[in-house]
Amino acid sequence: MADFNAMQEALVACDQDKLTALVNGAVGEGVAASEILNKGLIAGMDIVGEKMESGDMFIPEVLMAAQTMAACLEIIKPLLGDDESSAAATVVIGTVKGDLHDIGKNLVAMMMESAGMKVVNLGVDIDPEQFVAQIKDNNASIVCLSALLTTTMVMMKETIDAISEAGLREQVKIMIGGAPVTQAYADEIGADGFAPDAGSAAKLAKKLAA
Ligand code: B1M
Repeated sequence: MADFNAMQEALVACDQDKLTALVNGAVGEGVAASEILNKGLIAGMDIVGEKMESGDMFIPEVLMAAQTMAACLEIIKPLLGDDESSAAATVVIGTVKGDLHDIGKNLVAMMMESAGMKVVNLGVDIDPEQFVAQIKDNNASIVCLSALLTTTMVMMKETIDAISEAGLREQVKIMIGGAPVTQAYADEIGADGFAPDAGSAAKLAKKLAA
């Protein structure tokens, strides 16, 4: 039986060896990768967030937890498949300027790759001009913007404005996501879609690309 509580505890303790063993064990038992992701890793990272907020964990520890999670994501990455048929689309994805959070964005990229899309992952702290240049260079049809901070969400609108000013708005569908982002915010800033998690982001991208 997969022990999701133990996974959460190992992630909070930044115990890479233990978490790796637990994830490998669960994979070996045939537990679905999505279940390991949601009940073990993301649930553990939620606890890290609560501890960060209450002052029980500090930035260096949170960073270590993030690195621990990222290493375990590599184990389940090949298993996070999508059984629906693939859509041909080139997706440019990045975390907006001023924001350094990348785990969620990388998960979205991973799910889209698993769904057969070509994904150009720009990384974090990406300014609007970089998004514009990469859309052009890659002839992208979808752009995904990620933000985890209420203070950086505003960069999503600035990025959309820059894409419009560059004359590329008709070429690309723009999707946004990240913990503080909502459908209402997507509507407000003129995005084409919002996805609350990586799985629904991949599904929405396929729909928008169709
Ligand atoms: Co920071 N941080 N952080 N942090 N951090 C949060 C976001 C916070 C909620 C913690 C808290 O206080 N409870 C808080 C934000 C508060 C707010 O704005 N309302 C916060 C803060 C305040 C900060 C700093 C300002 C702290 C400081 O320095 N005083 C600072 C800012 C740095 C910066 O960005 N400029 C900071 C720094 C960091 C670290 C660097 C230490 C580290 C990031 C390391 C990294 O990413 N490599 C970190 C972490 C790890 C977190 C928490 C704990 C975890 C984030 C995470 O990875 N979650 C986070 C608390 C939390 O979220 N529980 C917190 C797991 C991930 C799988 O979920 O990213 O939500 P998530 O992604 C989901 C969905 O949102 C969605 O799909 C993903 C998968 O299902 N999604 C998309 C994400 N992007 C999408 C794009 C799409 C679609 C869906 O496109 C279409």
